[in-house]
Amino acid sequence: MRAESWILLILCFFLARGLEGGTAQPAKPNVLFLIADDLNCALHCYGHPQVRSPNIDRLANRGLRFERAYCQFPLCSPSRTSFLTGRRPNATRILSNPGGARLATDYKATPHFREFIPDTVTLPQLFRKHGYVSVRVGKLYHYGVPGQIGTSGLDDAASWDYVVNPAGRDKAEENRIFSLIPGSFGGTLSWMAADGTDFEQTDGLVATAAVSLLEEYRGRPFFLAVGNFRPHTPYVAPRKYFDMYAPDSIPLPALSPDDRQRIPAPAYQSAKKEQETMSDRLRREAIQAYWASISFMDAQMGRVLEALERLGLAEKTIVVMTSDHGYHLYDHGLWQKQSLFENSARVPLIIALPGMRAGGRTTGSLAEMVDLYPTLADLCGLPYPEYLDGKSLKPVLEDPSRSVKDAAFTQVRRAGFHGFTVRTARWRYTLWDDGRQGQQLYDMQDDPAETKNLATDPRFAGTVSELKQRLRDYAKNTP
Ligand SMILES: [Ca+2]
Repeated sequence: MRAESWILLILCFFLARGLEGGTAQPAKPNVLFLIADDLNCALHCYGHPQVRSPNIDRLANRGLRFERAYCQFPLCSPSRTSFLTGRRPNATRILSNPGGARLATDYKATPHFREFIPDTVTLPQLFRKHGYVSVRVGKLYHYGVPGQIGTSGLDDAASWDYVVNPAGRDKAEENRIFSLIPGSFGGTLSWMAADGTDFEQTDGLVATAAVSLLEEYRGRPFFLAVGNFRPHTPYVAPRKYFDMYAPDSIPLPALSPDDRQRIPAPAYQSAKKEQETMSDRLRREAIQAYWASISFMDAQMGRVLEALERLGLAEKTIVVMTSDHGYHLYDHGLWQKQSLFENSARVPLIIALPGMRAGGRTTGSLAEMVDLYPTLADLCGLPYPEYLDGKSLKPVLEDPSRSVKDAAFTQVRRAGFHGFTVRTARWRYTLWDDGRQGQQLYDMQDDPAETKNLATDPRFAGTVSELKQRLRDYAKNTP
């Protein structure tokens, strides 16, 4: 044999070994990251008696549903920046939406986290760095809704290989939307039972794009982030979803004496003037429209999940379904977000793994949105930065009776001061301006609706003292 032939043979041998080594590597599971905007836990699988969410319910039936998952800041940009960077808001220094800091008028609204942490590696960027194609459809980082629908909003270019920014007829027909403040659609309550089909709405186009991308990328590892715009205001959904909920059948929440007197005041400062004088009829119509938007959004997520099954990808894809923060529907007399009550801080969270033993189960283990980054990196075997503030939830996914933390933290900013809250298995404790403007303690076991503030009850002085110290430690380095 000639020398060249020997070299070729040896080359083939090492090439074959290399390929063998390649196939022996752990397979890279895909990630499908589904997120709704301003979605609270008003879902059938979370025990809601009226809201229909059959597609998210089906995901819960094959995944693990977190009963106690909390955002770190109940507002779009601070929350999304936090979980996508894996850092708490005090580290990202994003404590308001750009240009819209109504509750924090003395705070310089910041444009982008890269101004403060320029070299940070975001969650989708980490997957990109490790050979995944990282793709975004719709809202992942902050967008002004509906103003910036169809743009990239406050995006982070380093996070994605490819982005899609759908805009549907809900955006084109803004002038037909009812609003408590005529002509204003995003900040306040506004809604419309829309003509036409699901497919014409922005979230319908989000699902259509996501299905195409699943078909396109089915043969390679992907991190596909699908950001729905509903149920964020304006609550626009095709009329058939409004018809699911008769306003007369919608009960209004009872208000506690503290809710009526608005004590302590900062707890209620997210209230907006035009929302204070609504009739009960209008309140029911607003809730109807929010629920309709949930059912519409659920149907669009369902289209993406069906495609995942149809393409045989469900067996090799980790699915996450969540929201950026919770939402009030007149509970505590409040609407929307930016409070530190349970319904504002709490988010739905379902994680479904291929062949999951804990499928269809629920966990009471505490989870924070900042945990999503290390969890997904851990599940996919990717090394992640040491500076991350969350913990991997993999032990909980393997055994729902385990927990990785004993407290979940959330914060907001008011004009001139901060509020912090901590949720433990039993308590929610909230501190305003380090206590100078009030504190709240609720027994979440006996009083899940937070009707009785126990913060000054001498029986719980020890609990207050301990939780106050935890919040003071957490609040260190607040910008
Ligand atoms: Ca939001």
